[in-house]
Amino acid sequence: MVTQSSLFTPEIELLELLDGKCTFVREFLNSKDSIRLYETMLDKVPWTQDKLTLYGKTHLAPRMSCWMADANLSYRYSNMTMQPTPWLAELKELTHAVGTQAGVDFNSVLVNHYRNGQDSNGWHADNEPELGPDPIVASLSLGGTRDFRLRHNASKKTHTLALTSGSLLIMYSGMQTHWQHTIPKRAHAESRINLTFRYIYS
Ligand SMILES: O=C(O)CCC(=O)C(=O)O
Ligand SMILES: [Mn+2]
Repeated sequence: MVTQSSLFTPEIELLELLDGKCTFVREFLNSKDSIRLYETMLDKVPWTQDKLTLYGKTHLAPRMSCWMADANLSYRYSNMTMQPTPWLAELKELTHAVGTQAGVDFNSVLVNHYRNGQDSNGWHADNEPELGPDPIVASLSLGGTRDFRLRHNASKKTHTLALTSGSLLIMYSGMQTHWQHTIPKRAHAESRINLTFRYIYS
């Protein structure tokens, strides 16, 4: 569904940050493929609203999500273990292209659906033990633009990136150990789907 020609690109912006770096490919997918993939995901992903336990309190996650991975690769975060949903066939070629861009043979993706501006993702790092000591995480955005905020742990310095539809942000070494990130709530925001590709050590 995502054709190779539409994955041809890319103009890569480099963000050299304190203790870490990211790259940003604004048009990793063109707008036609981004819309098509957004609609496929909305329709075919078995979305759930997970219960998260933080600081001893359990509440519903402020977003819908799905953990898609190779068989037997579960993912534990916020005191919850997510069992893998099998890959959608439509993600096969895309996962390969994202992996080639990042230099990682990704075996899993956490998919999030932010239905509106009230859906969000709090400050965190993707630093669970099964991701290894210094994970590389690639994040593809589809649909409405949302701000992605980064905060350096020691200096508290922040950066904000607008994650537009079809863009690919890759967080390299240091970004999960020296920085945290968040998708803050906004008064108005269009529906958005985000795919964060990860490599799980088993
Ligand atoms: O929605 C995003 O851009 C970020 C998602 C994220 O950080 C995560 O799922 O760990
Ligand atoms: Mn994250």
